[in-house]
Amino acid sequence: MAFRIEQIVLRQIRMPLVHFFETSFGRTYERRMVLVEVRSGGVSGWGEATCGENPFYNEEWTDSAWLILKHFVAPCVLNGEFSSAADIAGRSSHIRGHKMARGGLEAACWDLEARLMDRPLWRHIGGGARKEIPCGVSIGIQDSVPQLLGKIETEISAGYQRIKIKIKPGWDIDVIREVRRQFPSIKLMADANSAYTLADIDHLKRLDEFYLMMIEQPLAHEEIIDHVQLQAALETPICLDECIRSAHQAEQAIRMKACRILNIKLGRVGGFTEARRVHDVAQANGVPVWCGGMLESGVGRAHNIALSTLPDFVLPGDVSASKRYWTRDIIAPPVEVTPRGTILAGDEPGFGYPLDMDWIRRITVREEVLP
Ligand code: OSB
Ligand code: MG
Repeated sequence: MAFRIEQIVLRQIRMPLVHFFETSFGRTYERRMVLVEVRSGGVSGWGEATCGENPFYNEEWTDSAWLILKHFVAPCVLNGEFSSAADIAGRSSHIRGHKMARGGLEAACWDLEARLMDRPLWRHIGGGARKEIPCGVSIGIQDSVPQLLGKIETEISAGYQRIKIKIKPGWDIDVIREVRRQFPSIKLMADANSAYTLADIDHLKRLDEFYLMMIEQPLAHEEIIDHVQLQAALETPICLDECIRSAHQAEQAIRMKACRILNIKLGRVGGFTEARRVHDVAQANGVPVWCGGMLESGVGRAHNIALSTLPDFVLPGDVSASKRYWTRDIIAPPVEVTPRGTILAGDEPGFGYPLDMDWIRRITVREEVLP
């Protein structure tokens, strides 16, 4: 459906996490995220730039997203006439990298167009293969193993279908052995966030005895080829996260056998158009996918729910209840999880959760209306 982007509002918000979140690249206590609102004919669509506070997961961070959106992405689309949200991504494709910033605006336009057409976002992106999304949780590195075991117990009791734990050298084999001793039959996986190198092959092979569902991104963030060698040596399937920023890279990784599973993150690949392409490549090759998370606010979370209704999202994703992250989310009601460990996609137009504008105003630290 044709629309014109009349105005873009950038907001930076601050939200403390309920519990700190630690990965192999560092600890996060508080999130600072950039929200993108696109306005057309009195209707607004919302997106979130899903980067972290530091350029440690990838090269983007909160402030780079702000500047790229303001100086490069917004000028490319403001006042532009679009016949479809599918045309948005191409308008910023001459910008190298910065896909999370670009993806934040792109996703906002899909939400806008869905609302203009009065249909749920999941339907608008071609999803709906399932409306009940299987959910897992990602549990960060803890101060002690008993603390980790306690957290796993809590999440399993809440119904979550699989547990992912973060690992790094010094917090891996011995920790997973203890987890397996206490929880022999749970669906378990580990995410290294690029903490290892090929010199660690023998060490990583020791993970095979724990029958993990997969190991996520063990090697460097841009090293698809190294993962080919590691996957050939492991029984445990490799899932790539950081390495896959486009459908083309997904196709290469699958063809070279660098992985057997893909994690798709909306921001990492630059929005819904590319996320769908990655999904289609994986599906055509019989590779299952799941939806990754970036500690999103309710806006990014709701987009992830819509994405997870595409047919090849057959594995439980890192999309979980708002209350695991926030005492008060920026959507009300927040995202909730059923006792079966699922999230139900609703039938409301757009991403389907009302924004809590009072709360958003209170936690906004920076706002800019363009033009
Ligand atoms: O690698 O999946 C990751 C969080 C921040 C950065 C990278 C990752 C993660 C997570 C958390 O694992 C997923 C979530 O609960 O949002
Ligand atoms: Mg990951």
